[in-house]
Amino acid sequence: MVEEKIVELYPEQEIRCPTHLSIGEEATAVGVCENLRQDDMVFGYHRSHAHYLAKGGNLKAFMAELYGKATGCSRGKGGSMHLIDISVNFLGTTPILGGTVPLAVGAALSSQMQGKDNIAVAFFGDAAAEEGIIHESLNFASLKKLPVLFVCENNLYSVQTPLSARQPEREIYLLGKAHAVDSYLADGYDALKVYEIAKKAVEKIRAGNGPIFLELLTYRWREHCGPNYDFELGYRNEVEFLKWKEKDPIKKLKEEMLEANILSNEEFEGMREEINREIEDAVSFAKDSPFPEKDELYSNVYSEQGHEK
Ligand SMILES: Cc1ncc(C[n+]2csc(CCOP(=O)(O)OP(=O)(O)O)c2C)c(N)n1
Repeated sequence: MVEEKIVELYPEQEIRCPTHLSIGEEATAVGVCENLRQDDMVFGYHRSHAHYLAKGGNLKAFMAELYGKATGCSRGKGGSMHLIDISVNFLGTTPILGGTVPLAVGAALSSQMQGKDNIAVAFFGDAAAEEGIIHESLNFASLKKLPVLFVCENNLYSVQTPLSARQPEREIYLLGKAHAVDSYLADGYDALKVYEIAKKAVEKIRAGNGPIFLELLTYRWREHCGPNYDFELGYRNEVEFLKWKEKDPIKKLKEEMLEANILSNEEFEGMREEINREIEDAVSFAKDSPFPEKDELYSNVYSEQGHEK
């Protein structure tokens, strides 16, 4: 719903950062993060609005960040692809493919060295799995039995290039096995299945058994970057999209909850209204917030000597 609002607002051209929407990919973020504690540490990538929100990130600060405002979670200097909320241990996103994966491994090493039982989670896409750093990260995490969960969200495309044109015919989760990491493949369009497999993985990792790699099959509905559909580009077609849309993970979860009598239609509509109100508040907050002052330009920027200016 947050991203559907972004779709509506983007043409106003007040949100000036590129945005990579994960409409259609909700179940992976929610299914994994529902199993995490506040002190567990999450790292994401360029398509991480859902990870930020599912880890408990602040919606107002998120929206303000998209508008480049001083009240944003990255003080208005990061935008959609550089989200951080230290208060909930959402420790950051960057658009450099694979870039945050070794950071998650480092965070897990720090947790292990301090004798803590919090874990780190690294979300990344199928194209990021083609980066060498993924192997270095898996190797080191496996060697040291680090408490880290690798989550590869396989949505089949790298911008406009399909998986079949980029990787040999083998499942991505096998890359984890090659480094002696327990690795599993699951349906990322089934929120409950993601929840169950992530629950087992998190428990095992927390108990000190080393890292786990999950490949979750999913599908992005909108264009790679931006609010539109992109079927006219020809790299995929609407028939394929409609097949995935039919399996809409949110619709599926709602139906399962209605059937199990743990949710009524009235409650569902009530939730929608409440969330809509929260979103409207967050948009007003973002629009009414000031831009950063000019002298903020150099704060948190490191000089050549490595000292903060
Ligand atoms: C190291 C690096 N190489 C190339 C790019 C350009 N690039 C940006 S997004 C993208 C595709 C990302 O695909 P994936 O990792 O599967 O995530 P998705 O966008 O599908 O969610 C590429 C190649 C980049 N950002 N970083």
